[in-house]
Amino acid sequence: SDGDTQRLFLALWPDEGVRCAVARLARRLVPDGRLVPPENLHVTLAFLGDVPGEAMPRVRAIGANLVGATFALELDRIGCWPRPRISWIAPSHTPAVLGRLNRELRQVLRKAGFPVPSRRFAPHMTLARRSAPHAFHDVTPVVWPIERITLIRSHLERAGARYEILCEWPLQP
Ligand code: 2AM
Repeated sequence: SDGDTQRLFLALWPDEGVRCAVARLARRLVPDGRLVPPENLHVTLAFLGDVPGEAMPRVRAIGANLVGATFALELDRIGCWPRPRISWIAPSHTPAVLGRLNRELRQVLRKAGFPVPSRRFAPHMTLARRSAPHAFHDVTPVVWPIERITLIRSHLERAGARYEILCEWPLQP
């Protein structure tokens, strides 16, 4: 691929408090698999994949065209999906405002010429990969104030993925 191609995705990026609370729950309740390092924990909103340098202005414009309200996300359930083999923490109910934000984002991405997956949006934070199926747990909610959307560059390295924050777009209070 081109030297100036970047692997990108849009995410909700936790602050230190949310990150620590989630990492603690993961250590306690995810029985096996490869735990995601605490500094890598996030919720993906849209995966852009390999973006060529010439498309970067369109990526930057996503934020400028995005209108969405701040909200609180309550991560209150730990579970797993056998395919892909991951354990996650997620909200048991997707708040209406997050559903709206996702629809808005899909529209902005489509307008900017990025492919939008037809798959249903299932907000989740991956806690571990290659984990065997395990029981679901309802947990005391980790309450996460969402105030911005973050553009992340993923560097695939020998030791695993390293994420670099490229840009942050505020939501409207
Ligand atoms: P996951 O945690 O459910 O695997 C970086 O790879 C982030 O983008 C991950 O959070 C991953 O979600 C998400 N993602 C969504 N679609 C992807 C795809 N087609 N390939 C790789 N990652 C994807």
